Amino acid sequence: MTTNRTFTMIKPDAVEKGVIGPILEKINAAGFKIVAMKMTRLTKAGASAFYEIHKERPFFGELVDFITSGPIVAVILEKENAVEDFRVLIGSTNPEDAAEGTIRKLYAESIGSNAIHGSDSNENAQIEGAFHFSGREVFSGAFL
Ligand code: 3AN
Repeated sequence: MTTNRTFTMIKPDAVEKGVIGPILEKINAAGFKIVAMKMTRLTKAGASAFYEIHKERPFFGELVDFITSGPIVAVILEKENAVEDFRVLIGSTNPEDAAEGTIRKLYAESIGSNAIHGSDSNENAQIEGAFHFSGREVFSGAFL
């Protein structure tokens, strides 16, 4: 399994704000290459499956409502040490705790509406990427 890819979603709040472009610019400037990308909208069933690991958490309903509230941009990114470096680039889950210059510090509204997702492990990056780009061997290098 390659470990140089991660998965991200630009969330509905950031799409609504019109900051897809500035966010992608920051991602590129940080050295990530876009491997696959699409603008789409999750259904409730799709969002519940995507966030399956959070289903016991108290905010699960809120999370599903939010992520289905508008379009998202799903992206697979490539860079050495992608998962970890991308988590640094997006900043803490709660924008109030996010470091200056991070994507969440710049564009997130709150812990719920926090502009962007970043996979938290190589394993989850693979699962999440495959969720959005099914049928393609994105993580074995056959995509594109
Ligand atoms: P991260 O996305 O930084 O890995 P997680 O895995 O703790 O954060 O949470 C997954 C997603 O659930 C977050 N991106 C955020 O949108 C949402 N979330 C986390 N905590 C809360 C909360 N207390 N209230 C509402 N939504 C939350």
